[in-house]
Amino acid sequence: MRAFKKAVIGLAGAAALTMGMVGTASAGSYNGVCESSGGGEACLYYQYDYSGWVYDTLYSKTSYTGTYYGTETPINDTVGAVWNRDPDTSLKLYTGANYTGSLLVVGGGGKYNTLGTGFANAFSSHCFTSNAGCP
Ligand SMILES: [Ca+2]
Ligand SMILES: [Ca+2]
Repeated sequence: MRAFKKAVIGLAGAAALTMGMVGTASAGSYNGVCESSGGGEACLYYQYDYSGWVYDTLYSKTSYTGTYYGTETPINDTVGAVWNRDPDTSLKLYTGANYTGSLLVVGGGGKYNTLGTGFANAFSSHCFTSNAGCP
């Protein structure tokens, strides 16, 4: 199953090129690269060890409606690893939408190359603690 998932990445990359031309305003958010610029991104990886597809965003998300960059694969309940590139703001990840359910806190610059039972393939929302709406 893991091998199959990786094989699909090359095909999806072609679609990503087309999409990339639209979002010129956002320099780094959701460009397929996990970056610390612009305040630092929350990066969600489909596979463990920060490999494969990534969803990188500078923003909090009340529900995981998006897809991994360049793919059609939903991020909801499929995240396998997490990296908080914001060096001085904690990232809170929840298994339910609207910041509900079980909570995992990733400190500034922190990362998890694998997620334990209850968190793996379960996240449905996240927020930076600097966000006013973050519990
Ligand atoms: Ca980025
Ligand atoms: Ca969930």
